[in-house]
Amino acid sequence: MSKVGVIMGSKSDLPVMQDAIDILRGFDIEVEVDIVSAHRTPDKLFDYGKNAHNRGIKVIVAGAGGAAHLPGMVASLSPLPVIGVPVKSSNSIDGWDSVLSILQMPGGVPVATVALNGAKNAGILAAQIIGSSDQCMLDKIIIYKEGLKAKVIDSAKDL
Ligand code: RP5
Repeated sequence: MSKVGVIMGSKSDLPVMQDAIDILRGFDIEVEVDIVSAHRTPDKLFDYGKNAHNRGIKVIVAGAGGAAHLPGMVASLSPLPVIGVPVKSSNSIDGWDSVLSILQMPGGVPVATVALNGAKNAGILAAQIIGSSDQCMLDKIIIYKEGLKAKVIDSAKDL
């Protein structure tokens, strides 16, 4: 079974990152959650980046705020696709520091960066990556998107 790794730089990121965990679990995807700090636990970061793919993890969702080096460093160490979530944390100036730290990766080391605090979309994107080679998951994404459409159409009826 495909697994997604959701990591964050601090427990203080959890209220934001919970959206990724919830949507992934809603798709019945196994989620491995951990706190891995690029600056406070660099050895753990190296171990995680080097070994996540050996535990059945297919996609990594990494969230961090401020000088947000976690997603980029994990992407430098892991062969897996990494989705970065910029978090507007207590040490972030206005969120732009988190966004730009994750977004502006050098050529050769991609991080798919979602919006500020956009953990829900990170979870959906991770599910879509798994769905690209898993028909059952793809069917769930199709149903999810049909649900989005139905909500908009229903909301228009109430106007
Ligand atoms: C970053 O610093 C973490 O990802 C978090 O967003 C931010 C603040 O961390 P704490 O001081 O709350 O632990 O590395």
